[in-house]
Parts: sequence; C-alpha cells; structure tokens
Amino acid sequence: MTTPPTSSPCPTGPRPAEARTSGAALPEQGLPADRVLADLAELCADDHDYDDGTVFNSICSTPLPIAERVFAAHQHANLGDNRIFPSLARAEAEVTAMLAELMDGPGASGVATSGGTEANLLAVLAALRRHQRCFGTGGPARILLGDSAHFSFDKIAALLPVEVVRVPSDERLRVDTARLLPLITPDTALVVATAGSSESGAVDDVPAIAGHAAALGVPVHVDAATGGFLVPLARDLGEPLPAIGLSVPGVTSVTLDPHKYGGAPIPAGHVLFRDEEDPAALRTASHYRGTFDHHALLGTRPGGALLATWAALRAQGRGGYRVAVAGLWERRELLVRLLTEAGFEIAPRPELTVVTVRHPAPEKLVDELERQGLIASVARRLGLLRLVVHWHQDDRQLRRLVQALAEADGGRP
Ligand code: 0PR
Repeated sequence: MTTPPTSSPCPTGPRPAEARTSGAALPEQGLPADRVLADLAELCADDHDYDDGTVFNSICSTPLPIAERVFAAHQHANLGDNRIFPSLARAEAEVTAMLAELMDGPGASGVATSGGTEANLLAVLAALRRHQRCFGTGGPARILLGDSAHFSFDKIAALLPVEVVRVPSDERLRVDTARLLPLITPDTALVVATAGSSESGAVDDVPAIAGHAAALGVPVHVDAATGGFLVPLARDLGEPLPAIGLSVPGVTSVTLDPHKYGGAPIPAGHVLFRDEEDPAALRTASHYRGTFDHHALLGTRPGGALLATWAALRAQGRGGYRVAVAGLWERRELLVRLLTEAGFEIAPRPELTVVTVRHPAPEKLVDELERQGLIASVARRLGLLRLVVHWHQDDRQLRRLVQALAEADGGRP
C-alpha cells in the first residue's frame, strides 16, 4: 500500500490502550434480548441516518424498500454453497445478464462480489493471468491507471505482483488521455479507466483509451463502481457523457457497485467480463464434491445482497433508474446554483453527482459542518471540498447545507 506507516514499523512494547476495544466484554452468561438491544441502541446512538438530511459525503444510501425486505429475509443465504442455495447461481447469472444489458454487453460473463474493491481485484487478477499466459511470469505485469483511479487499486497492488503506473489528471480531473496513450505498449497487462471517480465524479475518455489499447491488444478495465448506475442512464437522458460499457471496442471488463446508486444493500458489487476466458482464469477448485468451483475472492458469499440486487434491478427497471438519475441531476444543478449564489467556486463542473468546490481551507469548513452534525468531505489529494448528491437528500436539506457552509465560511448570506 502507498500509505506510509505513521508509527514505527515493528512496535515492540504493549499496544497502546486506545488501539484495543473499549466496549463490552463477552459476557459469561448471555444477556436478555431487551438488554442487548438497549446496549446496541446506545452503541449506535451517534450514527447518522442517510434519510435525516445530514449526509453529504456518501455514494452509498438507504437501499430500496424491496431490497431491504429481500436482504432481511435472505441474510443467511450463502452464494458459496450452491447445493443448499441453488437459486443463487441462477440469481448470479440473471443479475449478470441485467447488468450486462445496462453496460451494453449482452452475453457477458460476470461474478457477484462484495463491492467495488473485490470486483477490481478480480479484474486485475484476470488480466494478470492473461498476461502470464501471453508473456510468461518473468516480466513485470504493468498496469496503467489515472491519478483519479480509486485507492482500492493501491490495495490490489499490495496484494498482486503488478507494477502500477499512475498517470496525472487533466484540468477536468480525468486521466490525461494524451499522457496515457503513449505509455500503452503491447506488453501492458491492463489499462484501467475510471467511469466516475469517487473523489470528483470525473469520467475518463473510455472510447479513446479503449480504442488505442485495443489496437495494441491490451485489455481495458472500466471501474464504474461510482458511475455504473449513472452514466448509461444520463446518456439515455441526452447528457454529453462518453460511452463506458462493453459495446466500446477494447473494453474487456467492468466493475459495478449496486450498493452505490443501484438501490442494493451493502455488500453488493459485480464484475463483468467480455471474454469468457477471463472469469475462467479466476477459477479455484472447490474441495467439496458437488459444490461449484470458486471464481470470487470470498468463499462464503453474501447471497442475501445478491438476491436484494436482483430484486432492486427488477423493481426499478432501466426506466426507474433513469427517473432516479434525472432527479439526481436536478438536485445537483440546484446545489451548484446555491453554491455559486453563495459565492463558492465550483471546480471543475461536475460530470456526475460529486460537486467539488475550490476553497482555501476546505478542512476547516468540513470540521465546522461536522460540529453542526453535517457530514461533508475533502478530496485530500485534490485539496477540494467534496459534496455528494444522493437520492436521500431533498432540496430543503441542500439549502440548509449551503447555508451552513456559507456561515462556516465567515458569515456570507
Ligand atoms: N472504485 C470506485 C470508483 C469507488 O468509488 C469505490 C468506492 C470503489 C472502487 C471501492 O468499492 P467498495 O468500497 O465497494 O469496495 N468508493 C466510495 C468512496 O471511496 C466508498 C465509500 C462509500 C466511502 C460511502 C464512504 C462512504 O460513506 O468514496
């Protein structure tokens, strides 16, 4: 991982007390349910509710009511055991088919995951295995990605034998295509494009990147964890965003996160592959007769989240997601207008649902907001205030946010 250790790398003495849990001990005698639930309520007392109008930093939200119901009813379901839960293999195939349709790749294969990190990991692992098949295991498996790519790739680079080359962003905070393309060589293991950076919402120029990579035989993974349920729908609505899906020549895999804008509960991610060889390369043989071989990282897998995703997709339909995106875009425009009227500088113009604001001391603003119970964030590497529009907010709450920001900024109206 790229984050440097903050303390000595090899501590010798006892761990500091604050590093241990200060909470409840395991009771010798079990406690009555009432008491456990009362303690739990206390434990969670400081948690925010997405729907209470205080959360402006999160790409996740309350799942759709039907998804919550399905999740609660099937929380025991294990996608790692197809003998007990044969429905889940079918659900995985059907969710794959529905997501593949959203991503313009009918017939694509897919693997349900616990989220975007696992989905990206599987895409990189498949590319690594493909690279090893083609070039042997000797040379470095080089992966190119933008500075705007998610930090899950830093974790992946710490786990897999890959050499990550990060490419600077352009003024719109997308990977700088002009700097990226000359770095792609026929032995590049993978190029990662981001369709909705979590820091700024910027969408990389996927067609230009994939077209160039395809000509050199290099696979391209699109990380659409943030934008998968936004970009195709916004394009339906006529927004000038690039195509990001499997119909773009050269795109070989895509990450989607139904637990972000898909209305599914956490943990629900998915990776799609254009070429069947890629998921096949992920296979690990099961030790049990009659139980499927594994293609994911987790063994015991959250079947309830998969079924809830299946339900969310079917309950919403493409039309439902399109309506949701239209609402998000309206709210984003309202937020941009309110911020501008209050004298804040939007930088750059938002492409999706993340609104970034240039400010000399964004940390101070966010700390002051937090004192008032409102959660916003700072994109640290960009030095920008970062506000995330989601369907759990309404216009009134956005007005309150901007007012609180203006006040925190020194009493502007
Ligand atoms: N790729 C992209 C583009 C992402 O935005 C994320 C998550 C991932 C990969 C990793 O996905 P998982 O977190 O599902 O493994 N991005 C969010 C972010 O970094 C995660 C998040 C969501 C953080 C809600 C805080 C929060 O309140 O902003």
